[in-house]
Amino acid sequence: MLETTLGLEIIEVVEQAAIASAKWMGKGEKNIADEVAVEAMRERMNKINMRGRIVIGEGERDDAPMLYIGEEVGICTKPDAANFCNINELIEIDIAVDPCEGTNLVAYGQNGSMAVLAISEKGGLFAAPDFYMKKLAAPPAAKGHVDINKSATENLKIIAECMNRSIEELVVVVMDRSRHNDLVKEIRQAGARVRLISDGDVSAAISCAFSGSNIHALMGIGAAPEGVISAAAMRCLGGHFQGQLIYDPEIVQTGLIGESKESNLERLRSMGINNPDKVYETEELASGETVLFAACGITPGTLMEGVRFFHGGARTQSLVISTQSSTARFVDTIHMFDKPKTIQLK
Ligand code: VTB
Repeated sequence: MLETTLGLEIIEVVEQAAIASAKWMGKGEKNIADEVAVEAMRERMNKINMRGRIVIGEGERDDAPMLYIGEEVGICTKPDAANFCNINELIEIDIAVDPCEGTNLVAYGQNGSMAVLAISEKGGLFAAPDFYMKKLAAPPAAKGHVDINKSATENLKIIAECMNRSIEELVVVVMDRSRHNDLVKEIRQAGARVRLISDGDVSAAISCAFSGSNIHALMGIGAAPEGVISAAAMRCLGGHFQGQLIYDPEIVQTGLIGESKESNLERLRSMGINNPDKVYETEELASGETVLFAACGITPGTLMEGVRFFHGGARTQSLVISTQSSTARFVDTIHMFDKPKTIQLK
């Protein structure tokens, strides 16, 4: 039900966000590249016949004018919704969005940015705090065999075994941050090859589930909300994903993560997270019975093309997956901004 009603529309949601953001590609303006994506995503989302609530978005209501956590989206959340929606029949859904995942990548014209969202029934997505998360993603063959509590070396041995190849044949994506210096050393020592990325670990995590992507693991610390979105995709694809919240600013070294370890722990407790060191499994981060995930490339990436503009239009490539279908649907769309005209194939 969730899938049939929303499947096609959420493709348009990510497409519109990607097109808006791609107009700012290479302009060195990461905040604008993000803002326009947020606006476009919200506008399209509000045309969908649904009762949605943002659980992962642009931040708390006071800091984010749009797509803030708790914001209601969809036609059927309007005050007069009863006049045009069959409210009792529509299930309430939770939505995690990242309209411009990899704002720096867009601003500097680099590969790997995309517009993404995940949807589930109410309560089906972990409302992660705006903290960091230690992540481990691996291919479906290694699911449940690797473990974030094991060392990188041990996990690489396991992945190699599960994939019937040598460690030298594995590529691990790690975010290029000083906090990962030891991790990178260890991976190289174990024999695997490292792909350092400046941003965009959602794309890296999902790529592990696609054979042919030449990415076999994602290791290291990125943002927690992005971890939930990655987990949602991995739920649909059967890949391995585990996450553990990181609340100690000293471990992260870069970025904002509250004032101190103690104040962060206090914040977690106030959110009802009493075991801050818990390792979250994919099925806990994206626990819903039905989970849908959609992404559209903004700049070119491992899985999707970026937005390509031409006179009077643009072409996009998106990916839609869900727990209800065993398909990974890549959607290639030509958007005509002007009235219908010749559609160019190549
Ligand atoms: C992480 C990563 C994201 O930004 O949030 C990163 O998960 C920011 O990390 O994919 P730092 O604070 O260490 O710079 C992204 O790369 C892009 O949003």
